[in-house]
Amino acid sequence: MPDDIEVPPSFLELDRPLGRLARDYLDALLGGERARASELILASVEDGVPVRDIYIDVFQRTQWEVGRLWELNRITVAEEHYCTAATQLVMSRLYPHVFAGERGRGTLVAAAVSGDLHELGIRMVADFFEMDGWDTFFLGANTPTPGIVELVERREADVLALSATLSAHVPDVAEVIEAMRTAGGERSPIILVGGHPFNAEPELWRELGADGHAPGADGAVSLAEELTAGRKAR
Ligand code: B12
Repeated sequence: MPDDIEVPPSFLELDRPLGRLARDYLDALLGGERARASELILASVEDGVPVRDIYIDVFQRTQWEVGRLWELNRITVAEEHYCTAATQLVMSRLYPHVFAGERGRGTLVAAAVSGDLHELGIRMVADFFEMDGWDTFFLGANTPTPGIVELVERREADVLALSATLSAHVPDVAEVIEAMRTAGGERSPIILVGGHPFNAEPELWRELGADGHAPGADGAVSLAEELTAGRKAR
């Protein structure tokens, strides 16, 4: 990179919440020590660090940092893949905690739209609902529109969470919303949208006809509960 181009600052600062853990976790991954990275997380959870904080302050931050390092050509795409796959593995090891609580607060279907290969953000959103007692159907990346609509109807989902990480996939989000409204009519679920394009343009969710947007997994559940309660009160 030429000297006159500003280097974006790191997403990992030691004075942030869990900043030391996030740094050590990413250093372990970039050193090829996946087992050590995993043990760091499991030990912290054993010590009482909430899983939600691990998700936001460690996994989300380190993934953003991986993106920055990749953009700066400091790590290769293969190293990015390794870190992403390892973080998915460690998330799975936390599932005994994710599925530990009471169920029945509502049903969520969560998917990244057709063409979008980024699955961690929407997986985190689904896991936050699960940790709050919702029954979740996480469909992963690149989910075709008809499949999303069919599952929402079959499971009588209360909330549909749609993710797009690139602006190029915003039209696919619009397509799902339209198909869902057409198929569901009055029974259409509350539709939440999220991901980078919606964080960059705060009014975009309205233009697409969604019911709401939250910038991260941490705000999504309370928003869904507010919107579903509002609908039941009508
Ligand atoms: C891992 C990764 C990939 C992996 C994904 C693998 C996988 N299994 O998920 C692969 C290699 C496939 C990939 C591909 C590409 N990627 Co990529 N990727 C990333 C990276 C490094 C991390 C993504 C991640 O895991 N983030 C962690 C999650 C937890 O954070 P999050 O996504 O922000 O999610 C939170 C919120 O956005 C929100 N949210 C998300 N969805 C929803 C939905 C709802 C309803 C709500 C309420 C909230 C919500 O809540 C989430 C949790 O708090 C990012 C860097 C970054 N800054 O994110 C680049 C990044 C997103 N990728 C980028 C690019 C350019 C690409 C490619 C075009 C590269 C290429 N030339 O091929 C392709 C596009 C592929 C495609 N068709 O989708 C750019 C996007 C730039 C932009 N803004 O347009 C980024 C920012 C990298 C960069 N610094 O340039 N990528």
